[in-house]
Amino acid sequence: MPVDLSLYLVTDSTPAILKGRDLCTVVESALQGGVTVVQYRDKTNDTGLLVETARKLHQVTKKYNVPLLINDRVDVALAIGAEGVHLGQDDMNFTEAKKLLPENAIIGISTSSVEEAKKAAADGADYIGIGTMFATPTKTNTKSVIGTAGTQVILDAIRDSAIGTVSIGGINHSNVQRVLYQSQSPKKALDGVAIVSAIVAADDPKASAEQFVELIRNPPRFAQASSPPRANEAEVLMNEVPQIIRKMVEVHPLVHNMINFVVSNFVANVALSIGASPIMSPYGDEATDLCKFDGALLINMGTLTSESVPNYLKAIKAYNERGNPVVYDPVGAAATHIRRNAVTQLMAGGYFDLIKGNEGEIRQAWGSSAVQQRGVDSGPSTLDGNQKATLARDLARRERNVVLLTGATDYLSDGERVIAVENGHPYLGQVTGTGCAIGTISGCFLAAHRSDRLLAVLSGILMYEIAAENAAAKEYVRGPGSFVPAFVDELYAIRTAAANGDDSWFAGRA
Ligand code: 3NM
Repeated sequence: MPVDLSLYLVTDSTPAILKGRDLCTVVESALQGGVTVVQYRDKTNDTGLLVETARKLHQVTKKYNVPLLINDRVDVALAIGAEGVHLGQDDMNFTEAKKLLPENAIIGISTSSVEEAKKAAADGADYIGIGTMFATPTKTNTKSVIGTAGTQVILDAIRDSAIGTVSIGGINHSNVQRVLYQSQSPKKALDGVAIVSAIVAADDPKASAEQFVELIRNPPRFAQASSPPRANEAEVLMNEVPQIIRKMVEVHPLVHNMINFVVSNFVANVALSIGASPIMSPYGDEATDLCKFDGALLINMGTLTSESVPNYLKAIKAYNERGNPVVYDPVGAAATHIRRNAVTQLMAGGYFDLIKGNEGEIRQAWGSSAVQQRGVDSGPSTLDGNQKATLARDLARRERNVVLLTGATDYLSDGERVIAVENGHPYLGQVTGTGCAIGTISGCFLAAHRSDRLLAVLSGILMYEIAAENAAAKEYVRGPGSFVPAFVDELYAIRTAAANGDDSWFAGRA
């Protein structure tokens, strides 16, 4: 019978985690909460004590009809008749263990690369532990932190195998749903998560396990049903734009901007002119209140400071838990090592419905190591149009979100559909804040139109680009300076027309 890996408890007897409590009592409590498999992992005690503790644990797990696996020690598993073992890459190899253990014993293998995973699958292991998901104080000597992106690559490599899969490392209540959602490859998903400290060190291991069971059963609140491409997709999408703009004006979303100080005033005015309600707040703790409204969060790291990332992470967590959209504009992502680290931390720390950036920024978000931006400029372009479209699609597919790669032509993708948008005006590139405003506008549209995020963002971009074209065509606009007020006016004009059901501004424009 295949083992239920959904909530996999790994024990730890170190004082920092067990906090002087009895291991069997903690494990029993976790079993009451719904743990489906237990691994006894003890890297320090002598064999005699290992056997004694394992035997006691086995009495407990048997009561709950849950398999007990022994970490590393095949001899201990044999001595007490445990249901199986879990082996690391440096432990006894699979073939040797298979020879020693009973025919039906469960054997799991730790893996952190495609090669290791494929070998375990070919050997016939029952499941693999895939790690390290996130850096964790519980085990600091792990091989590599691979995140959801690395886990997805491994799952995809073993998509044709029926081998079980669990992720391990730094998984807790606030990230478990995202781990399961974002790791999923098109043909293979994780079967479960392996947890140490979030259960063993919890004040109430039963309640902690119960909470995990509930979270694992349900998709994250930000998960969206993907919209399958329709026949004559582009035409259908275009027809829907005016009514989505109308809807956004009606919803009057609250857009919470954690944005750079250079553009703050301009972007707030843009948000007002399109009919949204902006709040500019860099203070992460405010998000728990602000996320309760119909609205969105924008993270724009244009003027990053040492305090920004922890504040962003608090706000992202609040919006993710609520299920309200989060937009990420990784300004200058590849300009400095500090910003590169910030990108890694933020992408590991939360879910973004939309990642928006220029070529250099999007390549950095993808994980390219060869990007060097000069300040917040994109840097020399190395990609042609097709490559940009592919990059946007691949990043969106990997993150299971929407990506907007901006430039002379914008590429927008939800991982399936890719749309190139060529509207706009060169003045937009001559005024600071216009690019950042796209993040805020996108947030407003994502908040108002949840069922198709690609269409929501597209509607916002078209409103923006057409307003820019209208503004630049005004007789009194002679350059970037006079363009700014005209642009805000034209956004307002489109918003007013949309609210009155007048779509003439859109006809033949996109
Ligand atoms: N193995 P926590 S990470 C036991 O990456 C273990 O293989 C890991 O602990 C690996 O749930 C890890 O407290 C510890 O983060 C996981």
